[in-house]
Amino acid sequence: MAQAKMIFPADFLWGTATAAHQVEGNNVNSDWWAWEQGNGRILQNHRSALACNWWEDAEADLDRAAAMGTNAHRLSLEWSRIEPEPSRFDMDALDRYRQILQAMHARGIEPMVTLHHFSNPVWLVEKGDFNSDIVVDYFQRYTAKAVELLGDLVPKWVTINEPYVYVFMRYLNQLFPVGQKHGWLAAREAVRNLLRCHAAAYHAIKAQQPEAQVGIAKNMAVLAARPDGSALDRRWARWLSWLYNESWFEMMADGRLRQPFGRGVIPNLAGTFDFVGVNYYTRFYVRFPPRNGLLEQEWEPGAIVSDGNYGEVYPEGLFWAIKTVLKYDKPIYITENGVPDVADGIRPSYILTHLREIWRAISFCFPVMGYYHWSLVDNFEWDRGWTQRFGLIALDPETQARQLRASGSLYTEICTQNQINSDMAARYAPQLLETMFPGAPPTL
Ligand code: IFM
Repeated sequence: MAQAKMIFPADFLWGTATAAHQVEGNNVNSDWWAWEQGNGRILQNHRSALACNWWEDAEADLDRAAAMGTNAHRLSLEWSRIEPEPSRFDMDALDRYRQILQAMHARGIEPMVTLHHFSNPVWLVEKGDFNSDIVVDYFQRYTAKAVELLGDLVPKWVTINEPYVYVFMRYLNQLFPVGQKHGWLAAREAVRNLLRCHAAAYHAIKAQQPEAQVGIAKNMAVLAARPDGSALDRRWARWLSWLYNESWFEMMADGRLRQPFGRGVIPNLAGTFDFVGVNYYTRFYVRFPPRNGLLEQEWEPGAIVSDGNYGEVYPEGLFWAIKTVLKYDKPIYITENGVPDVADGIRPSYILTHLREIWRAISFCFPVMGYYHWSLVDNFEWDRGWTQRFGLIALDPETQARQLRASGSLYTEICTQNQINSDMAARYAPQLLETMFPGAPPTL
């Protein structure tokens, strides 16, 4: 039957994304594991425990990812497994990562590998981690070892995941494991060292694997004044949005620090990215002066808000994010996008409307090359523990039982048909038919 279709390029990457600590289980040498053991730090005192059991059996979920028709997956390496003590590299851990990467290739799933995704070795934290210059050499050596032993299996590397989220959550609101220092000055220092680590890792990868594509995964969020906000609210929103969404890219592009992070040049930083990775989830309202924290938790009437007040569903923001990074003239990957939605009431429409924005961008010839849905399977959501479920596959962490959600079936159809269409909307999110596919012939 006739359908209205939004077709993606034949070589588009359809992926999912995860991170080591969130899925592997028993990640005992990391600062996150140690942090979780303290009372009251994680919602409902949840713990990562076995997580999704990937250290033992990532292959079972990779089978599921392959059955969904995905051809890419973004995962991260756990530094504290690879280097459990300073300068002692664990060959068994590296072998296990090799097996996982080989399992991905065997299933037609191209790996994108992140080197730092929020977790650190405990020993590094004891040495001052991102508040100490030593972190740069350590990060470079860890990267070089990972590339030496795994690089032949990794065409795309992400050096650091969401640097500003990491800094904000750790140094400013202290919901992530705190290090030796906190507060604004420590945060500023950490940003500079994260930039240095990124630059060091970029060159360490290129030295051994010049053909590798290297980038970062940058969280981007629409930060806006409310429609009835004041002129001051709008000015504040513009500045905050520049700071949060753009300043990192600007510093990485020309190698020069921007205020409020400092002045001057970071050696070897300029131009150290081959692609732009965008993690996009939501929009937040901000106002000046801020009331209860920087980001407002109140939404306009009619807004669709995901579990635990995680954020508003605002797909147009993904198009905005793509437009914002166009100026760097690099391939763009949506390295994360998803929604916490245990009941799966929002996720099908979330996926369709966000993919429509990507399709719209591609039809303007914007170079969006792939999409990695967060996440393949429910996993340990940091300070919110197991209370927020992002998976296309539902997981019971106690029994490890899994069940494909309706959104997982939808994503399977999308990946296998390389398109979104009116028939999918009619079956998975009928409320979207008229707005997404106006005038499309009825198919049911
Ligand atoms: O789970 C996180 C991930 O680790 C980083 N980006 C956002 C996701 C959902 O909150």
